[in-house]
Amino acid sequence: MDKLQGIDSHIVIIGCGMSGIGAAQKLTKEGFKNIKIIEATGRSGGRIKTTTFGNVIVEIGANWIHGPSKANPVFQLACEHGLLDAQAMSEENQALDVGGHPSFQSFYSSSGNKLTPELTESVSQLFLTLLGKSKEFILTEKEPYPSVGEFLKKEIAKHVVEWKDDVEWKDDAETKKLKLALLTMMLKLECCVSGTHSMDLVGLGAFGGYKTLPGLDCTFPEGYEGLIDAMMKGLPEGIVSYNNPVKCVHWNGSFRGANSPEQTFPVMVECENGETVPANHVIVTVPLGYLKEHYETLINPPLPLSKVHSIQRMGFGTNNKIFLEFEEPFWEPDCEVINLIWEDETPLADVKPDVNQFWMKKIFGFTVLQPPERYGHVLCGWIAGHESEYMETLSDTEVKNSMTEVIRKFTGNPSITPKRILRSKWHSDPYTKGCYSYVAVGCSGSDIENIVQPLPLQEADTKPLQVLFAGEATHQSFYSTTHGALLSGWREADRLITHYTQCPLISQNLSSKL
Ligand code: 6YU
Repeated sequence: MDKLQGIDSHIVIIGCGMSGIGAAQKLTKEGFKNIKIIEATGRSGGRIKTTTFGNVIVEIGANWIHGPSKANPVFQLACEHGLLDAQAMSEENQALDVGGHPSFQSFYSSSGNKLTPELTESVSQLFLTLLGKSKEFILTEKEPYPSVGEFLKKEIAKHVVEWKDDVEWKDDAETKKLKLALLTMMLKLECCVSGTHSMDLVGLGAFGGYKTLPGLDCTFPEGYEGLIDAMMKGLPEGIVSYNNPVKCVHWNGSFRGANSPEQTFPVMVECENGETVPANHVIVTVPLGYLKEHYETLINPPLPLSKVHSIQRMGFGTNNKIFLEFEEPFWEPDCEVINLIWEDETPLADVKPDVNQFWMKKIFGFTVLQPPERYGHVLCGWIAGHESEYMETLSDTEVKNSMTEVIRKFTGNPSITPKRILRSKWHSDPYTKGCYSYVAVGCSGSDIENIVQPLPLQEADTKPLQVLFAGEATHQSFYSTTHGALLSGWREADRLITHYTQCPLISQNLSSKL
Protein backbone atom coordinates (compact mmCIF):
# COMPACT_ATOMS: atom_id res chain seq x y z
CA MET A 1 0.00 0.00 0.00
CA ASP A 2 3.06 2.28 -0.09
CA LYS A 3 1.92 3.44 -3.51
CA LEU A 4 -0.94 5.26 -1.86
CA GLN A 5 1.46 7.57 -0.04
CA GLY A 6 1.31 9.89 -3.03
CA ILE A 7 -2.40 10.15 -3.22
CA ASP A 8 -3.54 13.54 -2.13
CA SER A 9 -7.24 13.32 -2.78
CA HIS A 10 -9.35 15.27 -0.32
CA ILE A 11 -11.78 13.16 1.70
CA VAL A 12 -14.39 14.59 4.03
CA ILE A 13 -16.14 12.35 6.55
CA ILE A 14 -19.41 13.71 7.95
CA GLY A 15 -19.95 12.52 11.52
CA CYS A 16 -17.46 11.48 14.20
CA GLY A 17 -19.22 8.37 15.51
CA MET A 18 -17.86 4.82 15.33
CA SER A 19 -18.35 4.55 11.55
CA GLY A 20 -16.72 7.91 10.77
CA ILE A 21 -13.78 7.22 13.07
CA GLY A 22 -13.43 3.72 11.58
CA ALA A 23 -13.29 5.13 8.05
CA ALA A 24 -10.73 7.76 9.05
CA GLN A 25 -8.64 5.16 10.89
CA LYS A 26 -8.41 2.88 7.84
CA LEU A 27 -7.75 5.68 5.35
CA THR A 28 -5.00 7.29 7.42
CA LYS A 29 -3.39 3.90 7.99
CA GLU A 30 -3.32 3.39 4.22
CA GLY A 31 -1.55 6.69 3.70
CA PHE A 32 -4.30 9.12 2.72
CA LYS A 33 -3.20 12.54 3.89
CA ASN A 34 -6.07 14.96 3.36
CA ILE A 35 -8.82 13.66 5.55
CA LYS A 36 -11.17 15.84 7.50
CA ILE A 37 -13.99 14.78 9.80
CA ILE A 38 -16.78 17.31 10.23
CA GLU A 39 -18.88 16.75 13.36
CA ALA A 40 -22.04 18.63 14.33
CA THR A 41 -21.57 18.32 18.09
CA GLY A 42 -18.69 19.17 20.41
CA ARG A 43 -17.62 15.55 20.96
CA SER A 44 -16.57 12.30 19.26
CA GLY A 45 -18.48 9.06 19.68
CA GLY A 46 -22.01 9.89 18.51
CA ARG A 47 -24.28 7.21 19.95
CA ILE A 48 -21.41 5.90 22.09
CA LYS A 49 -21.71 8.25 25.03
CA THR A 50 -20.48 7.63 28.58
CA THR A 51 -21.28 9.99 31.42
CA THR A 52 -21.28 10.15 35.21
CA PHE A 53 -24.29 9.61 37.43
CA GLY A 54 -23.49 10.55 40.98
CA ASN A 55 -20.23 8.69 41.60
CA VAL A 56 -20.61 6.09 38.89
CA ILE A 57 -20.24 6.00 35.14
CA VAL A 58 -23.19 5.04 32.96
CA GLU A 59 -23.80 4.59 29.25
CA ILE A 60 -26.32 6.98 27.71
CA GLY A 61 -25.98 5.20 24.37
CA ALA A 62 -24.49 1.82 23.42
CA ASN A 63 -24.14 -0.50 26.38
CA TRP A 64 -22.75 -3.86 25.37
CA ILE A 65 -20.41 -5.38 22.86
CA HIS A 66 -22.93 -7.69 21.23
CA GLY A 67 -21.25 -11.01 20.54
CA PRO A 68 -17.78 -10.34 22.00
CA SER A 69 -15.69 -12.89 20.14
CA LYS A 70 -12.96 -13.05 17.47
CA ALA A 71 -15.20 -12.04 14.54
CA ASN A 72 -16.34 -8.86 16.30
CA PRO A 73 -13.97 -5.98 15.41
CA VAL A 74 -15.18 -3.84 18.34
CA PHE A 75 -14.26 -6.67 20.69
CA GLN A 76 -10.88 -7.04 18.97
CA LEU A 77 -10.12 -3.33 19.32
CA ALA A 78 -11.31 -3.26 22.93
CA CYS A 79 -8.96 -6.17 23.72
CA GLU A 80 -6.05 -4.51 21.89
CA HIS A 81 -6.52 -1.37 23.97
CA GLY A 82 -6.91 -3.34 27.22
CA LEU A 83 -10.39 -1.99 27.90
CA LEU A 84 -12.17 -5.19 28.98
CA ASP A 85 -11.99 -7.27 32.12
CA ALA A 86 -10.54 -10.78 32.19
CA GLN A 87 -13.92 -12.51 32.21
CA ALA A 88 -15.11 -10.70 29.07
CA MET A 89 -11.91 -11.69 27.27
CA SER A 90 -11.91 -15.31 28.42
CA GLU A 91 -12.28 -18.10 25.84
CA GLU A 92 -15.33 -19.40 27.76
CA ASN A 93 -17.11 -16.06 27.48
CA GLN A 94 -16.33 -15.85 23.77
CA ALA A 95 -17.63 -19.35 23.16
CA LEU A 96 -21.02 -18.80 24.82
CA ASP A 97 -23.76 -18.46 22.24
CA VAL A 98 -27.05 -17.16 23.60
CA GLY A 99 -28.38 -15.95 20.26
CA GLY A 100 -27.92 -12.30 21.16
CA HIS A 101 -30.96 -12.22 23.44
CA PRO A 102 -31.03 -10.69 26.92
CA SER A 103 -32.04 -13.07 29.70
CA PHE A 104 -35.38 -13.01 31.49
CA GLN A 105 -34.98 -13.08 35.25
CA SER A 106 -36.91 -11.65 38.18
CA PHE A 107 -40.56 -11.05 37.38
CA TYR A 108 -42.55 -8.61 39.50
CA SER A 109 -46.28 -8.22 38.87
CA SER A 110 -48.44 -5.12 39.16
CA SER A 111 -50.20 -6.55 42.22
CA GLY A 112 -46.90 -6.48 44.09
CA ASN A 113 -46.03 -10.18 43.78
CA LYS A 114 -43.01 -12.02 42.43
CA LEU A 115 -43.86 -14.64 39.82
CA THR A 116 -42.58 -18.17 40.34
CA PRO A 117 -40.06 -19.79 37.99
CA GLU A 118 -42.60 -22.59 37.26
CA LEU A 119 -44.81 -19.99 35.67
CA THR A 120 -42.19 -17.86 33.99
CA GLU A 121 -39.83 -20.48 32.57
CA SER A 122 -42.31 -22.20 30.26
CA VAL A 123 -43.57 -18.83 28.97
CA SER A 124 -40.00 -17.58 28.37
CA GLN A 125 -39.26 -20.80 26.50
CA LEU A 126 -42.37 -20.44 24.35
CA PHE A 127 -41.54 -16.83 23.51
CA LEU A 128 -37.93 -17.59 22.58
CA THR A 129 -39.05 -20.50 20.39
CA LEU A 130 -41.54 -18.30 18.54
CA LEU A 131 -38.96 -15.55 18.19
CA GLY A 132 -36.55 -18.07 16.69
CA LYS A 133 -39.24 -19.14 14.20
CA SER A 134 -39.87 -15.54 13.20
CA LYS A 135 -36.26 -15.35 11.98
CA GLU A 136 -36.66 -18.30 9.63
CA PHE A 137 -38.66 -16.44 6.96
CA ILE A 138 -35.49 -14.90 5.58
CA LEU A 139 -35.01 -18.28 3.90
CA THR A 140 -38.50 -18.58 2.40
CA GLU A 141 -40.09 -16.96 -0.63
CA LYS A 142 -43.08 -15.60 1.17
CA GLU A 143 -43.91 -14.84 4.76
CA PRO A 144 -47.38 -15.54 6.23
CA TYR A 145 -47.76 -12.08 7.82
CA PRO A 146 -46.14 -8.74 7.06
CA SER A 147 -44.73 -8.14 10.54
CA VAL A 148 -42.95 -9.98 13.34
CA GLY A 149 -45.60 -8.69 15.78
CA GLU A 150 -48.50 -10.14 13.81
CA PHE A 151 -46.71 -13.48 13.42
CA LEU A 152 -45.92 -13.70 17.14
CA LYS A 153 -49.45 -12.75 18.17
CA LYS A 154 -51.05 -15.27 15.79
CA GLU A 155 -48.75 -18.00 17.11
CA ILE A 156 -49.49 -17.02 20.71
CA ALA A 157 -53.23 -17.17 19.95
CA LYS A 158 -52.77 -20.71 18.57
CA HIS A 159 -50.97 -21.75 21.75
CA VAL A 160 -53.63 -20.26 24.00
CA VAL A 161 -56.22 -22.55 22.37
CA GLU A 162 -53.93 -25.54 22.89
CA TRP A 163 -53.34 -24.64 26.54
CA LYS A 164 -56.71 -26.25 27.42
CA ASP A 165 -55.61 -29.72 26.29
CA ASP A 166 -51.96 -29.68 27.16
CA VAL A 167 -51.27 -31.10 30.61
CA GLU A 168 -48.30 -28.82 31.11
CA TRP A 169 -50.37 -25.75 30.28
CA LYS A 170 -53.57 -26.80 32.06
CA ASP A 171 -54.10 -23.63 33.96
CA ASP A 172 -56.79 -21.78 35.76
CA ALA A 173 -57.99 -18.52 34.25
CA GLU A 174 -55.80 -16.43 36.55
CA THR A 175 -52.60 -18.23 35.55
CA LYS A 176 -53.48 -17.94 31.87
CA LYS A 177 -54.00 -14.22 32.32
CA LEU A 178 -50.58 -13.92 33.95
CA LYS A 179 -48.96 -15.88 31.14
CA LEU A 180 -50.45 -13.54 28.55
CA ALA A 181 -49.30 -10.56 30.62
CA LEU A 182 -45.79 -12.08 30.65
CA LEU A 183 -45.83 -12.43 26.87
CA THR A 184 -46.85 -8.78 26.58
CA MET A 185 -43.80 -7.80 28.62
CA MET A 186 -41.63 -9.89 26.31
CA LEU A 187 -42.98 -8.05 23.28
CA LYS A 188 -42.09 -4.74 24.97
CA LEU A 189 -38.55 -6.02 25.56
CA GLU A 190 -38.37 -6.99 21.89
CA CYS A 191 -39.36 -3.41 20.97
CA CYS A 192 -36.30 -2.22 22.93
CA VAL A 193 -34.05 -4.77 21.21
CA SER A 194 -35.26 -3.72 17.77
CA GLY A 195 -35.59 -0.03 18.67
CA THR A 196 -39.16 0.22 17.48
CA HIS A 197 -42.55 1.37 18.76
CA SER A 198 -44.21 -1.96 18.04
CA MET A 199 -43.13 -5.33 16.66
CA ASP A 200 -46.03 -4.82 14.23
CA LEU A 201 -43.71 -2.37 12.47
CA VAL A 202 -40.82 -4.83 12.05
CA GLY A 203 -40.84 -6.75 8.75
CA LEU A 204 -41.11 -10.52 9.17
CA GLY A 205 -39.37 -11.44 5.91
CA ALA A 206 -36.18 -9.50 6.63
CA PHE A 207 -36.05 -10.02 10.43
CA GLY A 208 -33.72 -13.02 10.15
CA GLY A 209 -31.21 -10.94 8.18
CA TYR A 210 -29.77 -9.62 11.45
CA LYS A 211 -26.92 -11.88 12.52
CA THR A 212 -25.62 -12.50 16.01
CA LEU A 213 -22.07 -13.44 16.93
CA PRO A 214 -21.00 -15.84 19.68
CA GLY A 215 -19.93 -14.44 23.03
CA LEU A 216 -21.83 -13.33 26.10
CA ASP A 217 -22.49 -9.59 25.75
CA CYS A 218 -20.03 -7.59 27.84
CA THR A 219 -19.58 -3.98 28.95
CA PHE A 220 -16.61 -1.63 29.28
CA PRO A 221 -15.71 -1.28 33.00
CA GLU A 222 -14.44 2.27 32.42
CA GLY A 223 -17.06 3.16 29.81
CA TYR A 224 -17.62 2.55 26.08
CA GLU A 225 -16.22 5.99 25.29
CA GLY A 226 -12.78 4.73 26.35
CA LEU A 227 -12.70 2.89 23.02
CA ILE A 228 -13.53 6.09 21.14
CA ASP A 229 -10.75 7.92 23.01
CA ALA A 230 -8.26 5.16 22.16
CA MET A 231 -9.25 5.18 18.48
CA MET A 232 -9.08 8.99 18.31
CA LYS A 233 -5.52 8.91 19.64
CA GLY A 234 -4.54 6.96 16.53
CA LEU A 235 -5.78 9.73 14.20
CA PRO A 236 -3.80 12.82 13.21
CA GLU A 237 -4.30 15.76 15.56
CA GLY A 238 -6.82 18.34 14.41
CA ILE A 239 -8.52 15.96 11.98
CA VAL A 240 -11.97 16.80 13.41
CA SER A 241 -13.83 20.04 13.04
CA TYR A 242 -16.26 20.03 15.99
CA ASN A 243 -19.47 22.02 16.53
CA ASN A 244 -19.74 22.30 12.78
CA PRO A 245 -23.03 20.90 11.44
CA VAL A 246 -23.00 20.20 7.73
CA LYS A 247 -25.84 21.86 5.87
CA CYS A 248 -25.44 20.44 2.39
CA VAL A 249 -23.23 18.16 0.31
CA HIS A 250 -23.06 19.57 -3.24
CA TRP A 251 -21.88 16.92 -5.70
CA ASN A 252 -21.45 16.46 -9.45
CA GLY A 253 -19.96 19.93 -9.62
CA SER A 254 -16.68 21.64 -10.28
CA PHE A 255 -15.72 23.50 -7.14
CA ARG A 256 -12.55 25.44 -6.56
CA GLY A 257 -10.62 25.18 -3.32
CA ALA A 258 -9.91 28.42 -1.41
CA ASN A 259 -6.24 27.45 -0.98
CA SER A 260 -5.79 25.90 -4.43
CA PRO A 261 -7.89 27.90 -6.94
CA GLU A 262 -6.23 26.09 -9.85
CA GLN A 263 -7.63 22.76 -8.64
CA THR A 264 -11.27 21.72 -9.03
CA PHE A 265 -13.23 19.21 -6.96
CA PRO A 266 -16.46 17.35 -7.77
CA VAL A 267 -17.90 17.76 -4.26
CA MET A 268 -18.26 20.69 -1.91
CA VAL A 269 -19.43 20.41 1.68
CA GLU A 270 -21.31 23.45 2.91
CA CYS A 271 -21.51 23.89 6.69
CA GLU A 272 -24.21 25.70 8.66
CA ASN A 273 -21.64 28.35 9.62
CA GLY A 274 -21.01 29.21 5.96
CA GLU A 275 -17.69 27.36 5.71
CA THR A 276 -17.21 25.43 2.47
CA VAL A 277 -14.91 22.43 2.13
CA PRO A 278 -14.14 21.09 -1.35
CA ALA A 279 -13.49 17.36 -1.68
CA ASN A 280 -12.91 14.52 -4.09
CA HIS A 281 -14.94 12.18 -1.89
CA VAL A 282 -17.34 12.59 1.00
CA ILE A 283 -18.37 9.76 3.33
CA VAL A 284 -21.75 10.52 4.92
CA THR A 285 -22.18 8.73 8.27
CA VAL A 286 -25.09 10.69 9.77
CA PRO A 287 -27.68 8.49 11.56
CA LEU A 288 -30.63 7.22 9.51
CA GLY A 289 -32.96 9.23 11.80
CA TYR A 290 -31.16 12.41 10.73
CA LEU A 291 -31.10 11.36 7.10
CA LYS A 292 -34.86 10.65 7.11
CA GLU A 293 -35.50 14.24 8.23
CA HIS A 294 -32.89 16.02 6.14
CA TYR A 295 -32.24 14.02 2.95
CA GLU A 296 -34.05 16.62 0.84
CA THR A 297 -31.68 19.41 1.83
CA LEU A 298 -28.55 17.50 2.87
CA ILE A 299 -27.65 16.25 -0.60
CA ASN A 300 -27.70 18.40 -3.77
CA PRO A 301 -28.47 17.41 -6.55
CA PRO A 302 -31.15 15.42 -4.69
CA LEU A 303 -30.76 11.73 -3.96
CA PRO A 304 -32.03 9.35 -6.65
CA LEU A 305 -35.56 8.09 -5.92
CA SER A 306 -34.38 4.51 -5.30
CA LYS A 307 -32.32 5.79 -2.37
CA VAL A 308 -35.05 8.09 -1.08
CA HIS A 309 -37.59 5.26 -1.03
CA SER A 310 -35.23 2.97 0.84
CA ILE A 311 -34.40 5.69 3.39
CA GLN A 312 -38.12 6.19 3.93
CA ARG A 313 -38.89 2.45 4.11
CA MET A 314 -36.16 1.52 6.62
CA GLY A 315 -37.17 1.81 10.27
CA PHE A 316 -35.46 3.98 12.88
CA GLY A 317 -36.94 4.14 16.38
CA THR A 318 -36.29 5.13 19.96
CA ASN A 319 -35.15 3.06 22.93
CA ASN A 320 -34.36 5.22 25.96
CA LYS A 321 -32.81 4.47 29.33
CA ILE A 322 -33.93 5.76 32.72
CA PHE A 323 -31.24 5.41 35.41
CA LEU A 324 -32.40 5.34 39.04
CA GLU A 325 -30.12 5.34 42.04
CA PHE A 326 -31.24 3.91 45.39
CA GLU A 327 -29.89 4.14 48.92
CA GLU A 328 -30.35 0.38 49.33
CA PRO A 329 -31.17 -2.37 46.83
CA PHE A 330 -34.68 -3.88 46.97
CA TRP A 331 -33.57 -6.67 44.63
CA GLU A 332 -31.58 -9.81 45.39
CA PRO A 333 -27.75 -9.56 45.19
CA ASP A 334 -27.41 -11.76 42.09
CA CYS A 335 -30.36 -10.21 40.23
CA GLU A 336 -29.46 -8.86 36.78
CA VAL A 337 -32.87 -7.97 35.34
CA ILE A 338 -36.18 -7.02 36.96
CA ASN A 339 -39.10 -7.57 34.60
CA LEU A 340 -42.40 -5.74 35.13
CA ILE A 341 -45.63 -7.62 34.41
CA TRP A 342 -48.81 -5.54 34.14
CA GLU A 343 -51.45 -8.13 34.96
CA ASP A 344 -54.21 -6.51 32.91
CA GLU A 345 -52.26 -6.73 29.64
CA THR A 346 -52.53 -9.28 26.85
CA PRO A 347 -50.93 -9.35 23.41
CA LEU A 348 -54.22 -10.63 21.98
CA ALA A 349 -56.26 -7.48 22.66
CA ASP A 350 -56.27 -4.88 19.93
CA VAL A 351 -56.18 -1.78 22.11
CA LYS A 352 -54.58 1.53 21.26
CA PRO A 353 -52.63 2.60 24.34
CA ASP A 354 -53.06 6.06 25.83
CA VAL A 355 -49.41 7.04 25.42
CA ASN A 356 -49.49 10.26 27.48
CA GLN A 357 -51.28 8.82 30.48
CA PHE A 358 -49.76 5.34 30.57
CA TRP A 359 -46.31 5.85 29.02
CA MET A 360 -44.62 4.18 32.00
CA LYS A 361 -46.41 0.89 31.21
CA LYS A 362 -44.17 0.52 28.16
CA ILE A 363 -41.06 -0.03 30.35
CA PHE A 364 -40.38 -3.76 30.12
CA GLY A 365 -38.15 -3.71 33.18
CA PHE A 366 -34.86 -2.65 34.72
CA THR A 367 -31.37 -4.01 34.33
CA VAL A 368 -29.28 -3.94 37.51
CA LEU A 369 -25.89 -2.30 37.01
CA GLN A 370 -23.46 -4.96 38.22
CA PRO A 371 -21.29 -5.29 40.24
CA PRO A 372 -22.53 -3.09 43.13
CA GLU A 373 -18.92 -2.35 44.20
CA ARG A 374 -18.57 -0.46 40.93
CA TYR A 375 -22.05 0.93 40.40
CA GLY A 376 -23.65 1.19 43.83
CA HIS A 377 -27.38 0.53 43.69
CA VAL A 378 -28.38 1.67 40.23
CA LEU A 379 -31.15 0.38 37.97
CA CYS A 380 -31.56 1.13 34.29
CA GLY A 381 -35.15 1.15 32.98
CA TRP A 382 -35.72 0.51 29.27
CA ILE A 383 -38.51 2.09 27.26
CA ALA A 384 -39.07 2.04 23.50
CA GLY A 385 -41.37 3.70 21.01
CA HIS A 386 -43.80 6.61 21.19
CA GLU A 387 -44.03 6.29 24.98
CA SER A 388 -40.26 6.71 25.13
CA GLU A 389 -40.47 9.79 22.93
CA TYR A 390 -43.23 11.21 25.14
CA MET A 391 -41.13 10.52 28.26
CA GLU A 392 -38.46 12.82 26.79
CA THR A 393 -40.91 15.75 26.95
CA LEU A 394 -41.49 15.37 30.72
CA SER A 395 -39.45 16.94 33.52
CA ASP A 396 -37.03 14.90 35.65
CA THR A 397 -39.40 15.29 38.60
CA GLU A 398 -42.36 13.94 36.62
CA VAL A 399 -40.35 10.93 35.44
CA LYS A 400 -38.94 10.31 38.93
CA ASN A 401 -42.43 10.46 40.47
CA SER A 402 -43.83 8.01 37.92
CA MET A 403 -40.91 5.63 38.46
CA THR A 404 -41.37 5.80 42.23
CA GLU A 405 -45.06 4.96 41.81
CA VAL A 406 -44.32 2.02 39.50
CA ILE A 407 -41.64 0.53 41.75
CA ARG A 408 -43.79 0.86 44.86
CA LYS A 409 -46.70 -0.79 43.06
CA PHE A 410 -44.63 -3.72 41.79
CA THR A 411 -42.73 -4.36 45.01
CA GLY A 412 -45.65 -3.67 47.31
CA ASN A 413 -43.25 -1.50 49.31
CA PRO A 414 -44.67 2.04 49.76
CA SER A 415 -41.45 3.58 51.01
CA ILE A 416 -39.00 2.86 48.18
CA THR A 417 -37.80 6.14 46.69
CA PRO A 418 -35.06 6.60 44.11
CA LYS A 419 -32.38 9.09 45.18
CA ARG A 420 -31.47 10.34 41.77
CA ILE A 421 -32.53 10.02 38.14
CA LEU A 422 -30.87 10.41 34.74
CA ARG A 423 -32.31 9.52 31.35
CA SER A 424 -31.39 9.53 27.70
CA LYS A 425 -33.34 11.65 25.22
CA TRP A 426 -32.25 10.27 21.87
CA HIS A 427 -35.34 11.21 19.93
CA SER A 428 -34.92 14.91 20.78
CA ASP A 429 -31.24 14.81 19.84
CA PRO A 430 -31.25 16.91 16.66
CA TYR A 431 -28.32 15.00 15.14
CA THR A 432 -29.65 11.51 15.83
CA LYS A 433 -33.48 11.65 16.03
CA GLY A 434 -33.84 8.22 17.62
CA CYS A 435 -31.63 5.28 18.55
CA TYR A 436 -30.98 2.74 15.82
CA SER A 437 -32.35 1.20 12.67
CA TYR A 438 -34.54 -1.83 12.05
CA VAL A 439 -35.97 -3.46 8.95
CA ALA A 440 -39.51 -2.17 8.84
CA VAL A 441 -42.51 -3.86 7.20
CA GLY A 442 -42.01 -3.75 3.43
CA CYS A 443 -38.22 -3.52 3.74
CA SER A 444 -35.68 -6.00 2.52
CA GLY A 445 -31.92 -6.28 2.43
CA SER A 446 -32.00 -4.52 -0.92
CA ASP A 447 -33.11 -1.33 0.83
CA ILE A 448 -29.87 -1.38 2.81
CA GLU A 449 -28.00 -2.02 -0.46
CA ASN A 450 -29.74 0.97 -2.07
CA ILE A 451 -28.76 3.27 0.79
CA VAL A 452 -25.16 2.08 0.56
CA GLN A 453 -24.80 2.74 -3.21
CA PRO A 454 -22.29 5.58 -3.72
CA LEU A 455 -23.10 8.60 -5.88
CA PRO A 456 -23.07 8.93 -8.79
CA LEU A 457 -24.90 5.64 -9.29
CA GLN A 458 -23.57 5.17 -12.85
CA GLU A 459 -20.11 3.66 -12.82
CA ALA A 460 -19.40 5.16 -16.25
CA ASP A 461 -19.29 8.66 -14.79
CA THR A 462 -15.93 10.36 -15.03
CA LYS A 463 -15.76 11.20 -11.34
CA PRO A 464 -16.91 8.12 -9.44
CA LEU A 465 -17.36 7.70 -5.69
CA GLN A 466 -18.19 11.33 -4.97
CA VAL A 467 -20.58 10.62 -2.08
CA LEU A 468 -20.34 7.39 -0.07
CA PHE A 469 -22.61 6.19 2.74
CA ALA A 470 -21.66 4.47 6.00
CA GLY A 471 -23.18 4.16 9.49
CA GLU A 472 -24.88 1.36 11.41
CA ALA A 473 -28.01 1.45 9.24
CA THR A 474 -25.92 0.58 6.18
CA HIS A 475 -24.71 -2.79 7.44
CA GLN A 476 -26.68 -5.75 6.02
CA SER A 477 -26.44 -8.08 8.99
CA PHE A 478 -25.11 -6.04 11.93
CA TYR A 479 -27.28 -2.92 11.60
CA SER A 480 -28.10 -1.27 14.96
CA THR A 481 -24.75 -2.17 16.54
CA THR A 482 -21.37 -0.58 17.12
CA HIS A 483 -19.58 -3.37 15.20
CA GLY A 484 -21.98 -2.85 12.28
CA ALA A 485 -21.09 0.86 12.36
CA LEU A 486 -17.34 0.17 12.48
CA LEU A 487 -17.48 -2.38 9.67
CA SER A 488 -19.51 0.04 7.52
CA GLY A 489 -16.84 2.74 7.98
CA TRP A 490 -14.11 0.26 7.05
CA ARG A 491 -16.16 -0.88 4.03
CA GLU A 492 -16.34 2.64 2.57
CA ALA A 493 -12.67 3.30 3.32
CA ASP A 494 -11.85 0.04 1.51
CA ARG A 495 -13.98 1.13 -1.42
CA LEU A 496 -11.80 4.21 -1.86
CA ILE A 497 -8.58 2.31 -1.28
CA THR A 498 -9.56 -0.30 -3.89
CA HIS A 499 -10.60 2.46 -6.28
CA TYR A 500 -7.19 4.08 -6.10
CA THR A 501 -5.18 0.88 -6.21
CA GLN A 502 -7.10 -0.40 -9.23
CA CYS A 503 -7.44 2.87 -11.15
CA PRO A 504 -4.85 2.62 -14.01
CA LEU A 505 -4.40 6.39 -14.53
CA ILE A 506 -3.72 7.04 -10.89
CA SER A 507 -1.44 4.03 -10.63
CA GLN A 508 0.58 5.43 -13.56
CA ASN A 509 0.75 8.84 -11.90
CA LEU A 510 1.84 7.22 -8.72
CA SER A 511 4.61 5.20 -10.36
CA SER A 512 5.95 8.33 -12.03
CA LYS A 513 5.99 10.07 -8.65
CA LEU A 514 7.63 7.20 -6.77
C1 6YU B 1 -24.24 -1.94 20.36
C2 6YU B 1 -25.41 -1.76 22.42
N1 6YU B 1 -27.26 -0.15 22.53
C3 6YU B 1 -28.42 1.91 23.05
C4 6YU B 1 -28.81 3.20 22.71
C5 6YU B 1 -28.39 3.75 21.47
C6 6YU B 1 -27.65 2.98 20.60
N2 6YU B 1 -26.48 0.88 20.11
P1 6YU B 1 -23.33 7.82 15.26
O1 6YU B 1 -24.69 8.36 15.49
O2 6YU B 1 -22.60 7.29 16.41
O3 6YU B 1 -22.41 8.93 14.56
C7 6YU B 1 -22.92 9.81 13.61
C8 6YU B 1 -22.39 11.21 13.91
O4 6YU B 1 -22.90 12.10 12.90
C9 6YU B 1 -22.85 11.78 15.24
O5 6YU B 1 -21.74 12.12 16.03
C10 6YU B 1 -23.66 13.01 14.85
O6 6YU B 1 -23.54 14.08 15.77
C11 6YU B 1 -23.07 13.36 13.50
N3 6YU B 1 -23.95 14.19 12.66
C12 6YU B 1 -25.28 14.08 12.45
N4 6YU B 1 -25.70 15.04 11.60
C13 6YU B 1 -24.60 15.76 11.26
C14 6YU B 1 -24.39 16.89 10.43
N5 6YU B 1 -25.39 17.47 9.75
N6 6YU B 1 -23.14 17.40 10.30
C15 6YU B 1 -22.10 16.83 10.95
N7 6YU B 1 -22.25 15.76 11.77
C16 6YU B 1 -23.48 15.24 11.91
N8 6YU B 1 -24.94 -0.90 19.83
O7 6YU B 1 -23.42 -2.54 19.68
N9 6YU B 1 -24.47 -2.33 21.64
O8 6YU B 1 -25.57 -2.14 23.56
C17 6YU B 1 -26.18 -0.72 21.84
C18 6YU B 1 -27.66 1.16 22.18
C19 6YU B 1 -29.62 3.97 23.66
C20 6YU B 1 -28.74 5.14 21.10
C21 6YU B 1 -27.26 1.67 20.95
C22 6YU B 1 -25.87 -0.25 20.58
C23 6YU B 1 -26.25 1.31 18.72
C24 6YU B 1 -24.88 1.95 18.51
O9 6YU B 1 -24.68 2.97 19.45
C25 6YU B 1 -24.83 2.55 17.12
O10 6YU B 1 -25.15 1.55 16.17
C26 6YU B 1 -23.46 3.11 16.73
O11 6YU B 1 -22.84 3.79 17.78
C27 6YU B 1 -23.69 4.05 15.55
O12 6YU B 1 -22.48 4.59 15.06
P2 6YU B 1 -22.54 5.49 13.76
O13 6YU B 1 -21.18 5.97 13.48
O14 6YU B 1 -23.25 4.76 12.68
O15 6YU B 1 -23.49 6.71 14.12
C28 6YU B 1 -33.24 -9.43 15.56
C29 6YU B 1 -32.80 -8.19 15.54
C30 6YU B 1 -32.75 -6.98 15.98
C31 6YU B 1 -31.70 -5.98 15.69
N10 6YU B 1 -31.21 -5.30 16.82
C32 6YU B 1 -30.35 -5.99 17.67
C33 6YU B 1 -30.02 -5.26 18.89
C34 6YU B 1 -28.77 -4.46 18.77
C35 6YU B 1 -28.92 -3.06 19.22
N11 6YU B 1 -28.66 -2.97 20.59
C36 6YU B 1 -28.92 -1.95 21.25
C37 6YU B 1 -28.78 -1.93 22.58
C38 6YU B 1 -28.16 -0.98 23.19
C39 6YU B 1 -28.50 -0.89 24.58
